[in-house]
Amino acid sequence: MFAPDDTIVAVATPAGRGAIGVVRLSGPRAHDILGQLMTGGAAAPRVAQVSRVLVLDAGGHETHDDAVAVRFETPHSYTGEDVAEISAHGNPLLLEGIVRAALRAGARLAEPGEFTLRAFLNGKRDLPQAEAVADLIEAATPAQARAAADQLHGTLTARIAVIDTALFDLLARLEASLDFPDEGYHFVGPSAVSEALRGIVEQIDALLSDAARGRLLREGVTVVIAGRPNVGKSSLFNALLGTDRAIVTDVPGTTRDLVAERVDIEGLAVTLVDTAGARSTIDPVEREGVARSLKARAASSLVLVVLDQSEPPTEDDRRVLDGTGEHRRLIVKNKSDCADRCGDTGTGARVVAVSALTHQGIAELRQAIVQELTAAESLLDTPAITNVRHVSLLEDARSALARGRKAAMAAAPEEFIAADLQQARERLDEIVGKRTSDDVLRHIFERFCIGK
Ligand SMILES: Nc1nc2c(ncn2[C@@H]2O[C@H](COP(=O)(O)OP(=O)(O)OP(=O)(O)O)[C@@H](O)[C@H]2O)c(=O)[nH]1
Ligand SMILES: [Mg+2]
Repeated sequence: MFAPDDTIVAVATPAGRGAIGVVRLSGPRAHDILGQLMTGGAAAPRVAQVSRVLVLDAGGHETHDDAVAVRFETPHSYTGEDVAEISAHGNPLLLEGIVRAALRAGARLAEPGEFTLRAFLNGKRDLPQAEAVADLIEAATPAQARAAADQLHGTLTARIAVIDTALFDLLARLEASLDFPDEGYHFVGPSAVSEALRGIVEQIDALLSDAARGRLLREGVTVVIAGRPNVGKSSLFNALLGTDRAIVTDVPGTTRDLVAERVDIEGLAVTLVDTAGARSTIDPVEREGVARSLKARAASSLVLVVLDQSEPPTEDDRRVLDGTGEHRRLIVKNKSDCADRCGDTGTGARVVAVSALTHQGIAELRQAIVQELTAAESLLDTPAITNVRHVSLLEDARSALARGRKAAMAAAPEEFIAADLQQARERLDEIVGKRTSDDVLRHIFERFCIGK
């Protein structure tokens, strides 16, 4: 993985068929190999060249396809190395054939993420930016894509840099005091150190509070629909999804198993789960369904407790309400197209009236779901930090600084405080990739797709 002297090759477009497929080469021999593959030879850098490209099939037969090639000269490329991109027809066999021809000409098959790894190793991107490439590719909602794009453009790096500069400045003054112990004065006194550290810790806290929202955005959440049979859980599930995914009938006990679908609710990636109606039953299949529904509830971030407002609450409704009291929940009074005979639930939880039939109130319910999950924070302000690796390093840096501040307040010797500050800086360096072990790098780039 860390052999940057090779020339690597991979198909850069997704597996499957498409109008165009791209084969990418990077490394010292990229242009030479391109010249061998394209019948027209290599054109000037950054100029699209139309000619025919060599395709080598598994049996060793050579054919040609029409293609467009562009080459980029080091360091002005994605990886910082010589790069060549060949756009051919988007057929997997054909693209494999081009890769095979490149391998025969001396290239090596790229590992997942190796192009971006090289971009990092060559200083084209710092580590958060490289990680953001994978996030951007995987983003499932516009908000996720926005957060990844911000990180790609260096928002996180910039905020870390501000913190690091403040630390560097403080450390320099502490070290000056250490270097000139006999001057009769300190370059910085304990209270000034403590005050400066307070400000720095505040900046880290601001980033960390962002992180909770960031994780929500990045990983998405599970929302479970619960309630007794026939209140309209499956109808609500379908209404939120916008398709008739779950079976709806007027027979109580229709849904037997969990039905889960991903849905974008106001920018939040939600896994919505429809469950079997909760009631005591002797039917073994239904019993299993009810047991699964309880498990799903326990594992979810939010429960939508559905009631049928056209009827007064029943024994089964009460049981669901009591059983979800400890959980984050919204009460959904469904069938608002009928007269309200349900009354107040007396739970103190937020109640939203909807009709899964007419879709009345569904928009409000979507908003209520997001508000409940984000504690009213807007997901539209994209968080600067979304990645668990960054969060845990930032937390480490914070505790080192808190320790340093305590030492300063106790007027401890400068070298102790300096050691804590130094440690915090090291953690920040790990975030941006100034010092990161090979193992960590391998782990980060493993989750990339091949060709990226
Ligand atoms: N009037 C009215 N009827 C509804 C509404 N939502 C659902 N229904 C009806 O209520 C019945 C039950 O709907 P389902 O969605 O299957 O209910 P469920 O809670 O999933 O039921 P189980 O799967 O058996 O637990 C169906 O006949 C629906 O057409 C609504 O908003 N208004
Ligand atoms: Mg159902």
